[in-house]
Amino acid sequence: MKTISQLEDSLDPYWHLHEEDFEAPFMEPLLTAQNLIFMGGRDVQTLNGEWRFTIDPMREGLRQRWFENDSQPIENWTIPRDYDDGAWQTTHVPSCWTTERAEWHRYEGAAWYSRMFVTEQPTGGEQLFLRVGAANERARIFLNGHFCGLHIGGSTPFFVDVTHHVISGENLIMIEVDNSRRADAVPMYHTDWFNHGGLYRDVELVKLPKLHITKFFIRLTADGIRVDLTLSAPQSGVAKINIVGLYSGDIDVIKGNVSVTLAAEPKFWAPNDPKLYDVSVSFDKDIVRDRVGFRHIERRGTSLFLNGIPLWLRGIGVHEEDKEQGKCSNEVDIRRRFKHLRELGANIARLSHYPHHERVAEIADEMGILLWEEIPVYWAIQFDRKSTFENAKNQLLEMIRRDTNRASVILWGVGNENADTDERLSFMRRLAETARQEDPSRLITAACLINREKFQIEDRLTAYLDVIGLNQYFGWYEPGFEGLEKLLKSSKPDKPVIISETGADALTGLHGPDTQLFTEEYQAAVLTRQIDIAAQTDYIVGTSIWILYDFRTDRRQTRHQRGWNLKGVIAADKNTKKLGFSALARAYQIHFKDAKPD
Ligand code: GCB
Repeated sequence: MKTISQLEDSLDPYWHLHEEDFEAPFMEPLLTAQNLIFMGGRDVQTLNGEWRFTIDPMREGLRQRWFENDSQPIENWTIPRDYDDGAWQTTHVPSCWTTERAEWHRYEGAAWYSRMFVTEQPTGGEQLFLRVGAANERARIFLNGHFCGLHIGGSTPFFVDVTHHVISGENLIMIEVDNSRRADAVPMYHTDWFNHGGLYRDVELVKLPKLHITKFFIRLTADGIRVDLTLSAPQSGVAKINIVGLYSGDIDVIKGNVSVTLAAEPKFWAPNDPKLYDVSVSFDKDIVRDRVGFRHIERRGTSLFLNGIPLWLRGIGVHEEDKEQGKCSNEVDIRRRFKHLRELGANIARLSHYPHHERVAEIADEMGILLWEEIPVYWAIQFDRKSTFENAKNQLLEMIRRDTNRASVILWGVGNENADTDERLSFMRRLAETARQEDPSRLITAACLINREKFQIEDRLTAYLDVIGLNQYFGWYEPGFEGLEKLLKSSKPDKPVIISETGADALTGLHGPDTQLFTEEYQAAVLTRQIDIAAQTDYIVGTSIWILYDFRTDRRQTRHQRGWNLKGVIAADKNTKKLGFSALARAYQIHFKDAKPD
């Protein structure tokens, strides 16, 4: 019996049929947060548009190395093969295959995208990078037959340097995207949202001078405006920074790095006056731009302060989910979401349960909406596995580095509803420390569970958080509100608590007494009561209701739900408001109109 490598060496045409370790050659290079490049103000060549597409449930693409095949038409073949790019169907990028065609709707597995594009081989020392906004859940990039890298994690951007693999003229790019649920993934098997697959954010090329700015972080600290700049090479020199109307000057960069605090007193960004400054930084031939707000967010005792003023968070959760587009967001969708938030009188959105499209935070900056962003360390994952930790940590760094200049983001969330085990504590403590180290200007949180034995808000992780998120569903999964009152009375947290989730399912149009589950009346009553109780508890700094829109999830199969979570205060059409919508708006108005200004 020959080993696989012997079969391969013998050029046996059937060897790939026996190869089950076919992924091994395609695990490296891993594309990580280390490869991220600051993108503000850069010109790009878009690769969005029509791509050829096929699902690949048997993983033949990697087994048979489809990416190495030439493009001879089938009539000219002398040996048959199972790869014929020209025969594939087409699909649009960005999109989710799960919403593109009925027959792909429930497909979980690998799929291949391919297209041609025309470019020039970079000359004069320039570099060409491919940037993918997000692909769920892992993606492998192949360019003109070369494997360029693997990215793991379904909601954050990644870059690959393609300078040496492009040619002047026609190039073939192929991307294998795989949304299989896996033991080592973050999230793992079990989630309360739909597992969409695809290249569902922008794909683009960006050409940069060899010496370019890779990192540009700018944010307000207690001492002034802090700037962190990193270059692609350990070069020293002078960077020029301009914050229009506020500051203009030189910064000394030493060996490719600088961290400096500028003595400037910006007008604060605030929800009711979201002042943004146009900022640019240049070094040598490279220049980047951004629109940035400056504000302070801090915790003192059990209170939160925004620019020194007490802050009460009137919030609601949002999933990246759409009946027609799946996880794919666009400008219209994002702005509609925030318009609804405004109508509710809400001031914060919890972007559940993974990093959303980067435009969300940019638009929130413009509109003065606060954000909680988080990574999908959701329910059970393999907390004792090193590669799972590296994956979660990388997603966290990619999220923070992508959005760190956004004033709207006040909270980084490191997880949701994870049981308080030793392994989980060690895993999430390290995530909280990573977030704090990467971005000391924001608050760290996680949505925690109740200690059922003591019946208290108690989770060992809270020692490492600034704000305790508390998910609780009294009035829904747990009948009545006595339990909630008892819990809040018996708990003495030393940090601010935000009710990070609560709610009830309501089928749009189903009416009845407010004691009947799944009616709109029931949901409205739960939200009203929950907010009444929260508002009377001094260590609670806000609520984030679950959720703005009904969303697709295969876990829910009652006659009312049929594959949808119905806790939205608006139906899945993103238009029809349930009674819970006005109940929530009323509750936010009554309780928090003047009491805790923002
Ligand atoms: C939760 C989860 C959220 C679910 C929600 C529900 O606690 O964090 O993802 O969708 O409950 O509706 O049960």
